[in-house]
Amino acid sequence: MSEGLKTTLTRRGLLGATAGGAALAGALGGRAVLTGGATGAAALAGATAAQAAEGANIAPGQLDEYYGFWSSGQTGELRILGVPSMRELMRVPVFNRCSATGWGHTNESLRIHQRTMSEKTKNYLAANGKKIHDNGDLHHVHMSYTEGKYDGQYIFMNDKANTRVARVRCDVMKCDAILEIPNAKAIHGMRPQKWPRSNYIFANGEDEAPLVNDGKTMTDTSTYVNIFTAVDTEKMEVAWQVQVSGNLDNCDADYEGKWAFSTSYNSEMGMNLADMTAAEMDHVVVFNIAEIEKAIAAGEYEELNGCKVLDGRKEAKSQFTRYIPVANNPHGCNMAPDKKHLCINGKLSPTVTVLDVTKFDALFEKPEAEVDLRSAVVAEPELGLGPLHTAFDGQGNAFTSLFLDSQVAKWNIEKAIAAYKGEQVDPIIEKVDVHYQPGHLKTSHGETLEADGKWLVVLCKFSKDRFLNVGPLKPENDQLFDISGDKMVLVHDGPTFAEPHDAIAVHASKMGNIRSAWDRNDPMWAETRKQAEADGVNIDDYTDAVIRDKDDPTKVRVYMTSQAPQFSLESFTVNQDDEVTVIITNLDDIDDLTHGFTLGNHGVAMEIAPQATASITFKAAQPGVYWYYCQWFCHALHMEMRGRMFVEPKAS
Ligand code: RUQ
Ligand code: CUA
Ligand code: CA
Repeated sequence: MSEGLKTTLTRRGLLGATAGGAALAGALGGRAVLTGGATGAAALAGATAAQAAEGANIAPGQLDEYYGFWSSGQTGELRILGVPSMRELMRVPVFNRCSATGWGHTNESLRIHQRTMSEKTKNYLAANGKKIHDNGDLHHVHMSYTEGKYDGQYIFMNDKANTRVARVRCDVMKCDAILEIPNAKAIHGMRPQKWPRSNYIFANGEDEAPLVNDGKTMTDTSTYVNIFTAVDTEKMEVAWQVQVSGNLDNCDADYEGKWAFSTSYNSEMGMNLADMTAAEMDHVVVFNIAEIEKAIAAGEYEELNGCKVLDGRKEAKSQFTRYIPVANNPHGCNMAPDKKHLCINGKLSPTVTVLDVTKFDALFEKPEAEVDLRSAVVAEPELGLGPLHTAFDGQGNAFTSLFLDSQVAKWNIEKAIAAYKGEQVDPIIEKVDVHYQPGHLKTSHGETLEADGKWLVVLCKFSKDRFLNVGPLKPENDQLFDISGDKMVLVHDGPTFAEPHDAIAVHASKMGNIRSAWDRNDPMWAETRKQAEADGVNIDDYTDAVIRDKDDPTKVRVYMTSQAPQFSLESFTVNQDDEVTVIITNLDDIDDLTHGFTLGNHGVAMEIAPQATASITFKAAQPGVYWYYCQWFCHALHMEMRGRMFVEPKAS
């Protein structure tokens, strides 16, 4: 701990410094004393604070105004919260294995997982006795857009850990597609196209590696590449890729469908911390969608692992990209709903660089070497230490998270532009303390043309002393601010498990498609029902059956239905070493009447929601009697909802 810190007596000063921002925050210790606590800010706001707290208070039985979609970082799932109550409503497993629902084990989820899996991944998994990666690192969640507004169709998300993106259907809130992205490594920043609709999602590869990564070249970093990917959102397949200079961190897209942009913190192509922070400037890559599509249509690409790849590196001197210099190691990349201003958050620099995207055309009128790449910069306000992300209220104001300062700065974009031109104006409107070390922050509808300036969620990486101590591993702390008044008012702390990176709030009126029961013919069950048909079983006719596969007699399929409080089969018999598939259709269609199937001592469990047909496969390796039961409380006689599997011993 630095000398400066030891002499800092306030709790905030000390806490700010322990967060690993270390030297910088330490140097700032004295300054933190002056900023006062959030309670101070709230007290200042007086009556407004009480009103704001009232607005956030959703009484029992009352519904929230917004759906909050939260990422969960290394937990690998999507979470749904109510905003402003911050009540957690649901968890949607995506990249993780879920004990409750069987996601990652049921045949339906395995098919989704394996659809685009590369041979390389399959081989790796098989060598490790696995069928899928059952972890993920889900940083970013974004809804599909139609004409710059949320359209309630899909939520898209990335997996940094295993280089994937996924799609969740908003009608049933289940994942229906996972795409393993070839060539790239570690998908981090991810955004849907906003205009005219989300035909693409843009996905950044963060880690550098040889394009043909077969061990022939490993330490020769001149063979390393980084890849920017556009995913076709209907097919959930790679549409095209662009090879870039430097790595890629966060990205966004404009409101005209012309550009995508990505920050890069490693233009140096350094392989260690010192080298990654060596240069004075890194860059933002601007991708010219029309030029890229033209080249793809003209067949001017290289095909690599089934993907159409263009070369957008600096040395290729292409019309696909421009590299705008910004201060070293930028992070967040946030397009304002004014359709004009793109905010690049400085991280190591205390500034946010504001780019006017309507000036980007000029950057492509001449070769890169001949244009003034910084000509699109219209402001660069100094906001505080560690700016990571920026959100917008739709009224010309921006909110930037300051990781090292543990603050949020509210500032005005036009004033920042005026100040950049030399006028004597301070763009900063207000700063409030947050607890502690904020990363992403999001305003309600703030990344759409319908930014409404009502709520701001700040996702704090550290909670420290805000909650009862639960041991060395502490929750994160998501704070909610009412931003509708002149002052930002803190109205809620919401502890969360590891580690929501990002969140969006979508007005409930956008979510009219959500169902309460499955359609029997939903694509989720299509394969399973096809198998039933082939087995001569009519699932809709409530048929029970135990069917031995004609071609492979070690395979047995067990069909049954569930209706509270019973499974239609009170027992079934298989042989030791059979591969057993249990297929259950839930005949109940009453709201909230989910059943489950858990097979004792077999690690087998799955959710069977109303009208769903779910299936799970396992090996009956040990002879004996095994009870199965319904693990979802469904009836007064739920405990009695059980049956037996008899496993006949192998004849010896
Ligand atoms: S990044 S804390 Cu993974 Cu979204 Cu910025
Ligand atoms: Cu069915 Cu519990
Ligand atoms: Ca750098």
